[in-house]
Amino acid sequence: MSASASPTFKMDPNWICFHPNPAKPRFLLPTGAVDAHCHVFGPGDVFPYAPERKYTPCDAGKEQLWALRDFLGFSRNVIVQATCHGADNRAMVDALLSSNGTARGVATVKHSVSERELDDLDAAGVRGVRFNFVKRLVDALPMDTLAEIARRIQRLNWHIVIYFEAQELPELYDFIAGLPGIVVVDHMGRPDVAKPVDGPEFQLFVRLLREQSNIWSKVTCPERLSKQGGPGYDDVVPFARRLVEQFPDRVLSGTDWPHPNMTAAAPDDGALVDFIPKIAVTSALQNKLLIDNPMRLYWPEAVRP
Ligand code: 0GY
Repeated sequence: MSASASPTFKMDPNWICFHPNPAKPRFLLPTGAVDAHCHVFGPGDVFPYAPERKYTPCDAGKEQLWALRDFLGFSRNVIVQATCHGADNRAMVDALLSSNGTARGVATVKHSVSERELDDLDAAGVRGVRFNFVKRLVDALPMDTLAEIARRIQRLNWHIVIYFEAQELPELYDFIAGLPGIVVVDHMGRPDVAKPVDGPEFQLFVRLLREQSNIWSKVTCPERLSKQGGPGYDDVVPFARRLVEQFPDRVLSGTDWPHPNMTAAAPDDGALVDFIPKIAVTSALQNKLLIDNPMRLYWPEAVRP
């Protein structure tokens, strides 16, 4: 897999491209495993990056994503709209349409999105919208706009994916708890893993899931959260394992390829797959995390009798 900068978009000078040569995972993914959090970037000369973007990445298109899926042993992908494309979902939709039904998407939409546009996204395989509160990535939409979008997508049976950092949760708690339908939190709400897993910060997140049975969590991004770094990411294990064991039917796993905004080094995607059996320690938990849960959310037609 090779990385390239689009000729029309100059990637950020310190941008770290995805790993060109990941290791083959030692963990054999079960047949049908879903990579439930990944992105596509461009290519920028075909699908221009958004004028309001906060970063310009290297191109990382659908063919490279499919190659990684096959190399790692996944069967399906959930492509989450990346902030560098703003609310222009064309690169993600193009990937969905060329996936032979093996990819679903999570879109970013504006208040002005029409019912027709929502229907078209649905037909392409979009099954959710993403609300992003990470200030370095986006200027968040007003809460009442988000609440309105949340209400409008219910007719499509979509869910909400929400991205925030742990220090924002006290302020966002009531808003999140009041959202309708299924709400999936990115990257465990980004805990500070230097703090104790039983401490007040992570326990507030656990409480959110305990009190609200519609809230799920992605147990993703050890490469972002770890202070120790890879390939083991051992300091993240207790956090992810706690969620997998306490909420086995409401957790999702994913690579986060092509790993936007890494500051140290490109993570080895093989090592990220090898993180999975450390947080889901039985085959029953692995099957829920990798197959049953994402299939229920993204391909319910394939699991309904
Ligand atoms: C992630 C995390 C990040 C970026 C984005 O859409 C994005 O730009 O999601 C991040 O920088 O933390 O989920 O990929």
